[in-house]
Amino acid sequence: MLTQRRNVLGGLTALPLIGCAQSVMPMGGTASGPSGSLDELAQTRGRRFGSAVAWNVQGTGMSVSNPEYAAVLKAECGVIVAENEMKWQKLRPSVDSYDFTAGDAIASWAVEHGMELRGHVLLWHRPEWFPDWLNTHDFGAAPALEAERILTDHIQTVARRYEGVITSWDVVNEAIDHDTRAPIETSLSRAMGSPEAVIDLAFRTARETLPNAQLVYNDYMSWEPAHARHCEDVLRLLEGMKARGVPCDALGIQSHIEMFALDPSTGVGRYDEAGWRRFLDEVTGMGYRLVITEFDVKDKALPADIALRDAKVAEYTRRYFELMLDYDVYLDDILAWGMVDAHNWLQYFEYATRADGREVRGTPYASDYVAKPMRDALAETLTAV
Ligand code: 9MR
Repeated sequence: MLTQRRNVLGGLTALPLIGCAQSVMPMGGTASGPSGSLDELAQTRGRRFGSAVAWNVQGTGMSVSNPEYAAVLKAECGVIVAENEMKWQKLRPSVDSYDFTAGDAIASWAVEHGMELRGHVLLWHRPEWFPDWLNTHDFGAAPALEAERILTDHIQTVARRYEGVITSWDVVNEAIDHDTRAPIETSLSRAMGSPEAVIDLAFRTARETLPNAQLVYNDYMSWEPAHARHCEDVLRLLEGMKARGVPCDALGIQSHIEMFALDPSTGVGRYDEAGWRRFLDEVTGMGYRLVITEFDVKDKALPADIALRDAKVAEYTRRYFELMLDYDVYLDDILAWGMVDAHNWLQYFEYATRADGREVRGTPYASDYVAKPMRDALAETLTAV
């Protein structure tokens, strides 16, 4: 369990600290379940609850510098994760430079407010999420060595920067192509010979750098029937890593769950409970732990009516977490991918936006920072045994 709070201010005192609202009261207008913050409720079962956050100097959006958003985080979360600020595209302006401005700002805010931090992500192994310079880099006469040097330097530098603050890292994210069903090729894999060579080096370097951190492979496979193939592909990847002795501790289950069609028998989105349990059984049977890394809900199939929609989203959430909490002994952190509807990525993700043009209501808090029924569903299921 990753519950120990460390005094890491010493390592980050040089970083700018950001002001925030003082309120730490639960924000809810609907809360009727067990009392306590979502993190306090999660802690009763030995795990942390938290959310993704952003950082921007304007103080808007899903940002720790937005006072209203910060107040929700302080009221509910024990751990936060940078939505984008620790990705290569943000950290690496060029092959020989790092820019930690935004990542450090989030880290110092977490430390200042007694919160812990998860790490996302040391390698998102997809060309579209590489910085341009990495996609077009000239790897020279010894390409494998040059690719290994770049990857090793990145992981060591970033992991060491937040050593003692980040104790659980998404080491590799979404490395499998959904259509070809094979690990994705990038400039790094072409230089090193295979995607597996890159993935393995990423995990081995992370382990050498942070021997005690939890190392996670993070992906979007989910419980809806449409995800069955991707679940199989992820299982193959995990089996391969196991066979090669790759030091990966846990599977990050992103949990962007989706209601694209309603099941008449439940009135909520379709999900394949038996298939998902088989998947989780296989993952945990191989010895991997589970982390819920990016929870939110797509509400596309639901009618516009807000009360009805919020009730259905809450019901879908409750069913999901009841199932996931059956894996209590294997399950570590639970993080939402944003706490407030207006500032959640689903508002601009083309597959999530609604035909009626209304806001997606996929997070625990409405855009006026008032808790929704989804928040109660989380509170109730986080404490269930
Ligand atoms: O929410 C993130 C969005 O703001 C970024 O534009 C995008 C690309 O960096 O990444 C989103 O976060 C993704 C996460 O890093 C990995 N899992 C899927 C998330 C949603 O796309």
